[in-house]
Order: sequence, then structure tokens, then C-alpha cells
Amino acid sequence: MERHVVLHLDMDAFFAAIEQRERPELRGQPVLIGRPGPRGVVATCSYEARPFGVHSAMPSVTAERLCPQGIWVQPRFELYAEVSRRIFELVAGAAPVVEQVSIDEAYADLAGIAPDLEAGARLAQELKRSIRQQESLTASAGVAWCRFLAKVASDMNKPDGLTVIAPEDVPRLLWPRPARVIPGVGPKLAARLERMGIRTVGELAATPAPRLRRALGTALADYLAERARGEDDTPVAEHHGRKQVSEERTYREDLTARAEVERELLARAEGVAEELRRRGLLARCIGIKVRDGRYRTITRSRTVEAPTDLAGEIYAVALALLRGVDEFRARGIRLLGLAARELVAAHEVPPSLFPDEQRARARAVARTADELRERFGHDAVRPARLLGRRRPADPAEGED
Ligand code: TTP
Ligand code: MG
Repeated sequence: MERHVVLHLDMDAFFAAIEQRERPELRGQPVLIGRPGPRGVVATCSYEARPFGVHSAMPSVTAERLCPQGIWVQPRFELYAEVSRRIFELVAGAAPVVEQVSIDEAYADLAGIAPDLEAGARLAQELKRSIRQQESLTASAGVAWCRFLAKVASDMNKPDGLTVIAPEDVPRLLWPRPARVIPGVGPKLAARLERMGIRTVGELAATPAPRLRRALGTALADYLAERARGEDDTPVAEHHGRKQVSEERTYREDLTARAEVERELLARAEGVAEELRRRGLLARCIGIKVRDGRYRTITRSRTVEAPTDLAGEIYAVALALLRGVDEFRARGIRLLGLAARELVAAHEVPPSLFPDEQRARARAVARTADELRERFGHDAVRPARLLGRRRPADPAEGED
């Protein structure tokens, strides 16, 4: 595979740094963003609060105990979103391909503008400088030949850091880090690795492949071994602008029969799932939209356990949501819509620790059906329940 220089950029103490910029009296102070008290959590804290052990997602009561002198500030999300938008406009102006992954974090592919790591580092330095000039905020950057190492690098010298990890730096810079720096290694997997005597990335890299495979299964073992070598061929992709994949239909005659409603819902699930697979996306959230003959509209949504691109799973969630608006169906359905939201790139979801064979087979079957449709036209493959669909949908799709 062609090698690209990748930059990862992550703002320092983002919400807290913005508050310190807006309110000079907070500068140099331990600032805790969030609500104090038994039900609150810390969104983030300034670097002055970090030596006390405070961190993101910590219960506020714990933070109050660790850092009683901390100054609590209620979050102002709209302000942070606006600052974020301006910062990523700067990044987009500096790099050809940018993938924003959170409110304060993005990857950029520097192919074509940075032929090597030194050039990438110069570009990162310039970007940090323009963010400082325009927004009076600091960012930390990492530069490497792949996403994973760029991310590890940006985290190594926070705040205001700039770190390059070249392939020859992997033993010195990556291997001493805890296995947790690998995306997908959460507390459970970390504990499991520890029981195998593996704490650091270096220990992971030194574990013979057969042993790792026996313990974790081939897919996960090979994924971890690859990261432990400092390798990651996941491309930087610009798909994150897309918020949802959806389909809806308006009917000339209101749908009343249960079987008919369910058949329509299944057809929408098929369409949405196919589109997700085509774009290489998985959905964490499924929503429905139902409108009755008197133009009353209800929407419902639900987060799913495992991100999905399977029609069967999407349909099951949508059906459960529809059952919750049963009274609606009694009045007849004029419009029925289905949406997949909170999309994640399929390649970013690490292989599961407990691979679900049935699910893997279902996805393989779905992909085969996609290929057949591509070759033989859209009606070539459809679920038996959709055969012999008679009632035509109104061509006026997407009423609003
Ligand atoms: P992070 O980049 O994880 O944290 P940070 O920018 O505050 O600090 P660092 O210098 O270590 O990068 O998250 C960015 C923002 O997202 C953070 O300022 C607040 C918000 N956030 C939450 O609201 N809750 C959370 O659990 C996390 C992790 C972040
Ligand atoms: Mg940050």
C-alpha cells in the first residue's frame, strides 16, 4: 500500500481552555467543566487541575474531593461547537483530506503536500501556530506514517506538543506504552491481556502469534499484533460529514393492515442497510418517523447494542419502535420513514473479543446480495416477504 503521512490533531483541555480564554480570571486556575454535586460528571478540566488526579467522565463528587479548590464552570456547548467549527475550517484549509472524529480531534492525510515526516512536522507546526493566532488556543499534534501512530504521538507531549513517530521509533516510543493505547483495548480486554502477562504494547508485540490467536481468536489477535508493530492501513476518510442514512415513503392511501405496514418497514430497512454497506458505515442508532392521515408526526429512536448495517437487525429495532406507537397504526399511516444515525466507519470498529458467528454469516450473505444486485439489477435479490409487493409508493418521497 502506498504510504501517506498522517497528522492527528487534538485540542488541549478543549472546553476548559476556551473558558480560560473567555474569562481571564480563570487563567492559571484549576477549572472543572461540569456541574458539582452528586449527579454531575466532569466533562474536562484545565491542566492546572490534572495533577490532582481529576479527569474527564469522573463523578463530580470525586473531583470535589480530589481538588476542593477547583473552580466549577457550567459548560457552554454552543460556544465550544462554534470554536470547533472555526478550528476545523483552518485544518481543512491546510490539508487535502480531513476526517474530524470528535469536537476537538481530527486526522488529516497529508499525501501530496508532505512527502516525508519532516515535511509533515513542519505543516503541523504551521497549523498549530495559526490555531494559536486565530483562536488563542493550543493543540497537540502527532505525525506518523499511519493513523494509529499519529494518534499515539499527539497524546505523548500534551499540552502544546508536536511529536513525530518514525517506524524506527516504535520500540522506543510505542512499546513502553500500556496496551490500552490501542483502540478497542478497553478495561475488559486489558484485564484479559494482563492475565496473559501482557501489559505493554511491547509485550504484546513479543507474544508469539499462535499464542495470541489461541487466546483471542484470529481476527482480534492479528489486529492487536498489527497495531503493536505500529502498523495501521486504515485510510483517513472524509465521510464524517454524513449525519444519517434514511428512507421514507408517503402513501396515496393510508396503510392500515399490520402486514402491509411491516412489509413497508422491512423494505425501508433493506434500503437503509444496503446504503450503509455501500458507504462502509455502521449505525449506532435507529429511528422511525410515522405520520397519520391528519398529519400528526411521531419520531422515535433507539441506540443499538452493536453498530449495525444489517437489514434484519435494523428492522427488528424499527418494529419495536413502531409497536410503541401502536395507537398511530390504528388511525392509518400516511408516511413511514426509517433512519440510521450516529454513523461510524465500519473499519473503525475493532474486531470483537467475542465474535458473533451468526452475525458474521449474516453480513457475508448481505454483501453477496449487494454484489448480485449490483450485477443483475436491484430486484434481483429481495427478502421473500417483499416479493409481490403491490401497493405502489407515491413518488413524492421525503415529504419534508
Ligand atoms: P478530550 O480531547 O478527550 O479532552 P480535552 O481536550 O479536554 O483534554 P486533552 O488535552 O487531554 O485532549 O475531549 C475534548 C472535549 O470533549 C473536552 O474538552 C470535553 C469533552 N468531553 C466530555 O464532555 N466528556 C468526556 O468524557 C470526554 C472524554 C470529553
Ligand atoms: Mg483534547
